[in-house]
Amino acid sequence: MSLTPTALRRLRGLRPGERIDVDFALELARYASVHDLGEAALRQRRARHGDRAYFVVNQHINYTNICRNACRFCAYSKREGDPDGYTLSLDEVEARLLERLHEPIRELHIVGGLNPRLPQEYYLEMLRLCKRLRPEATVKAFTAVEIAFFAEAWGLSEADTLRTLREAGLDVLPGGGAEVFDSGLRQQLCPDKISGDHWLALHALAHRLGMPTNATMLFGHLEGWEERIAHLDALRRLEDEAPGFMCFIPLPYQSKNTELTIPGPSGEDILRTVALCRLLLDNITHIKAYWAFMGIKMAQLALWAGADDLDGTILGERIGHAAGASSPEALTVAEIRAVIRVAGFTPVQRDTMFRPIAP
Ligand code: V47
Ligand code: SF4
Repeated sequence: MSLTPTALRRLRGLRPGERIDVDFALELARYASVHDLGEAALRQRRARHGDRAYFVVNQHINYTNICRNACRFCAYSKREGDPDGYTLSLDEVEARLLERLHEPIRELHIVGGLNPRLPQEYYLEMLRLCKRLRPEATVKAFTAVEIAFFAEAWGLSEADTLRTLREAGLDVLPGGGAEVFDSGLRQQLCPDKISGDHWLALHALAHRLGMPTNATMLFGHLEGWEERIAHLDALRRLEDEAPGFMCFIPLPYQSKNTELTIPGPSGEDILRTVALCRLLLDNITHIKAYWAFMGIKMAQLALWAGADDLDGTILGERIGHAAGASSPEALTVAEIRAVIRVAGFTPVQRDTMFRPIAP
């Protein structure tokens, strides 16, 4: 089936930033062609960002892969005692920061598993270390899943946990741990993880405390369009009520080394999803094509389907690579600029909050 002429006219006639309702989004997801979706999303993207495509010079630190949860899509986590488990000591974190001190890094992306052995002081000292060695970088650390785990372990409210971390140097929260909010799917995929409602409440809390955050959606596994669109709608409603999302990142499922051996989304599905994210999330300014998970060529195409950001130079990412992501480990600044230019866009270096940085 294809889109009705009336629906196609409506899609082609969308005004910049115009809100679409959930029913129309579902109709588009099911029946619009990838070309019509991509064209409409490109117009929305151009209205906001022209031909600019953003990137940040960043460093990832995945401090431990020991995790008390066992999400079925996760190839990264290990149980305590597993010979492949690791936890970086603070000296090792320091060494990783020092070895790249000559690079103009503006963002530190720090996440890890839920490791019951690490004391509060480990996290606080890690944040202080980041601020001491890299005062010019924004510290984007700890997903809502980690924050809820800390609050429980430290016997603090989630608000006090966020305040304590902020005092030590935390600036913003990354978007991980959202997966898909649907509770039935969550039960199948990640039964030990905080619920979708809890994830949303924690991000609303961070926003109310003045701490910006990102949001993600893991797609291309067991979910269908209904769950994807419900997920995006929940994020849009949260942003209306408690604004603070900087960027949304659709994460295509990588299946290697996971318990959930299904192929992951096709290229067409990735483009349709990126386009629908752009069309639905009228109140979230930036859509990230995360090249580390999408691959570079797919990320270049995603810029034509509504995305406006490529994340960054990365180096040190282990979560997607553990699950078989075939992208390189890192890009240099010159390489990421070239990736954007040859795709037909103008590269703009930014900080975490999307403020442009002069080259
Ligand atoms: O929370 C885990 C996902 C997330 C797999 O905020 C997987 O700027 C695909 O959230 N296949 C971590 N995805 C990554 C993340 C992120 C990445 C880049 C930028 C930002 C940001 C956030 O990766 C996890 C989980 O949802 N994940 N396993 C997998 N096999
Ligand atoms: Fe642990 Fe996160 Fe992996 Fe789930 S996705 S097992 S919470 S590291």
